[in-house]
Amino acid sequence: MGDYYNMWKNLDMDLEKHDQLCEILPEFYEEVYLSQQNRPDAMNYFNFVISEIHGLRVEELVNHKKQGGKIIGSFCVFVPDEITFAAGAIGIGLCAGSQFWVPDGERVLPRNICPLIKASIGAKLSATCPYYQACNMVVGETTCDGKKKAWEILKDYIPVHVMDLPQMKREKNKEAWIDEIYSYKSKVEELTGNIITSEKLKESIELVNKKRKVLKRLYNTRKFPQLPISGKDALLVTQIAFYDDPERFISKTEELCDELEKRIEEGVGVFPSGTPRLLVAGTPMAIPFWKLHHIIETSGGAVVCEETCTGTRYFENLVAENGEDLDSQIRNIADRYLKINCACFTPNHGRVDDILRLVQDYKVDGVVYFSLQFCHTYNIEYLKVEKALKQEGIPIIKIETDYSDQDTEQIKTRVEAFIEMIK
Ligand code: BJ8
Repeated sequence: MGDYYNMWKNLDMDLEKHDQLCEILPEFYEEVYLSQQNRPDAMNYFNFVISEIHGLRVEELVNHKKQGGKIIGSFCVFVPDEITFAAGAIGIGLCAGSQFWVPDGERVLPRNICPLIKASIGAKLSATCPYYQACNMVVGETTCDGKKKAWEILKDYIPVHVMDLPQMKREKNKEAWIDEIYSYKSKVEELTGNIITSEKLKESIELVNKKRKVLKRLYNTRKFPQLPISGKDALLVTQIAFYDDPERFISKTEELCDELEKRIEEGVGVFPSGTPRLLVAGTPMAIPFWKLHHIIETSGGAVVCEETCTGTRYFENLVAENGEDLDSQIRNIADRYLKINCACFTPNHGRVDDILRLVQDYKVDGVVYFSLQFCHTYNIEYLKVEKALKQEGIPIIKIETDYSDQDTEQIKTRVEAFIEMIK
């Protein structure tokens, strides 16, 4: 990574602590990623993005701010990027996937809540995430109880706008959600000083759809018997999609897809044929949470799809591009987002249907149901998913874990036994 000392200093970062964070990642990345055999050449771009994780992209954000632009951070795939970009702001997903931030989160939050929430708060309190430090505002949402109460604490450290996400999908809930998108639009207009026009919104709808399409193209390459890319690499690409420059990300991922499609034609794969194909379903995996994929893919399995918010829930379904005025465009946005089947909704039959569909599409041999510790909604929903999969004769294993590596060996033993069973 280049020398960004002054930039980090100007972002009010805790430089000493940040050094500690920076020390961990390269070795970990080498062990998890660079040790893989026969990776696609186009993954070099994504290696580069990680090598510059707190550098180049942050510099771009800082430059955007110098030109009067604004940066908006978010933690959930329900926050509509279309609105953010239409106002000339840059939206970034704040990752919160590291154990490094958990102890700082526990300074102000109970220990027995989800690590994603503790890391989301801890990253700000520790002043070690330059993306967070660059944000003018962050957007929270009323998804699970832990998150919605955490925003009350976070607002003492950074301006927070909370979107009230309905917990049901009835017609009146949809109307309320449309209203929330309008409120978010007003908030972003106030922050940026830019009015969101129908033309600008059309452009950003098309841009975000383009990103969804390229991710879909990437995932389609994983449906083939000879996998051209590992699950770990596909996960990394999706994680980077949350904060990279969208245009550049799209073009680099198109390049990757070209290479993967060529591999498919030539029969080049990254795993021996017959490797059990696993779907990971459950809670999101923010950078640098690679633990479960790494365990699976070093235990004789291959991850072929993620039914998570760092997987299909992020890119499935497009916003209809036929909106002729602001109102119809916002309704189209609301429609698309309400198709996301997060366990925060009740009832949530759509998610079971999604999992059954993905099992078919990706020719899955078994499902690894992943729940972050203390995530009640995904934990409870396991029962319904298990029942539906058992009816179809699809093996499933549930893994509940946190960001630490304390239980790695124990999970590995269970995953190895599961893979052995489905072989
Ligand atoms: S749309 S999954 S990104 S809310 S894992 S913090 S639910 S206790 S992250 Fe999520 Fe949006 Fe839903 Fe997706 Fe709470 Fe569960 Fe933690 Fe979670």
